[in-house]
Amino acid sequence: MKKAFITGITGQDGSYLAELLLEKGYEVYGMVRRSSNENYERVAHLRDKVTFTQGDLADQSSLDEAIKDIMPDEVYNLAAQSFVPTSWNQAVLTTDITGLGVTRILEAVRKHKPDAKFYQASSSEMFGKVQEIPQTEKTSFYPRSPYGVAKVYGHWITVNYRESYDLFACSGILFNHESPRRGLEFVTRKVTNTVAKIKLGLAQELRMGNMDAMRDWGFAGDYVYAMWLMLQQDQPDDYVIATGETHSVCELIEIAFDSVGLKAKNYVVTDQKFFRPAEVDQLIGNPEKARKSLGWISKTSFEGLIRMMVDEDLRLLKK
Ligand code: NDP
Ligand code: GDR
Repeated sequence: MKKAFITGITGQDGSYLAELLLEKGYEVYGMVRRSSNENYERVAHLRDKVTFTQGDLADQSSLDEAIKDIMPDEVYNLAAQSFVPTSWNQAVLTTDITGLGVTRILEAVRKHKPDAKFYQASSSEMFGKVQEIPQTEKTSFYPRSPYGVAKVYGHWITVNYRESYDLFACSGILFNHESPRRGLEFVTRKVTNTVAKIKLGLAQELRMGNMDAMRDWGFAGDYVYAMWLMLQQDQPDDYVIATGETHSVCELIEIAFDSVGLKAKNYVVTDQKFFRPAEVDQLIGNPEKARKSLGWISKTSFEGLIRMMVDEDLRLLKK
């Protein structure tokens, strides 16, 4: 039985990846950070099947101990301070966890289980002010937030450990991916949750930032499969994972309201509070390499994804 160790297992991607690896017969270990309130909501249904271990990307010894104890075949580093606006308010913490944290976990792997395969959760935010359209594995980075800068560091340290120590280390450059398990502060879930509340008479308006921003949005369930595929190849490499389509925040809002038979213009309000000091205007990825080398494609349409999220938010709120 193969063993997988997932950091960030309590997050959106961690929960889908844990499900996938359990289905594939892995013994799954997940790292959780100590908190005064348990935060296992997304993995509550897996609690009997996953072994949880306490640790933090800020703390080298907890990572060393976890790798030494588990001796995993595969390590998925999904943990991060992942919300872009918070990275301006907590720039040093974001740099420490999202950036330097990658070196800490790589060091633990290098010292204690150098033949483990390693996945780093890189991001399309590294492209930021895009230097090429669409973005590929070869497009130069130009990050626009402390988060994006930290991810560029995480990306290059992963490449460097692969080249310096011959680790099987891969970096997945994933474009935005969403699901009913997405955190409520991210734009898709904020919209689908508020639309569901408005439909049920629990909210009156939707306050938004920059609605012209464009993203390449896919479904998280499809994207974690690409992470696993990367670690099943003969050679470690980096891959862009995207749909190849881009849509605006405006379109997202229109689809969400339309799915419950309401008109967006009656409810949407612009609020300066949600604008960012520096914006990533438009992202669109080219997933050709992943299609050719991994046989991976994005299966869920943008409209299907948003409708699924609204339906699930309606169901949860009615409960
Ligand atoms: P989430 O924000 O949902 O989950 C982040 C996870 O990291 C949570 O489990 C969180 O734990 C954990 N975490 C945060 N800080 C620490 C820390 N100091 N030590 C240990 N664990 C910590 O993110 P997603 O699941 O959406 O994303 C997964 C990864 O992929 C992240 O690295 C993100 O930056 C990256 N990414 C995401 C994309 C997306 O569109 N979703 C696109 C590209 C990259 P807790 O539950 O305790 O807060
Ligand atoms: P992003 O995701 O910054 O792309 O990072 P987010 O959903 O937060 O924003 C997407 C775009 O929507 C615009 N926007 C708003 N965003 C939020 N959150 N709230 C609003 O009210 C709002 N109004 C407009 C934003 O300005 C932005 O342009 C996500 C995270 O998951 C990262 O961890 C990941 O690396 C990248 O996706 C790829």
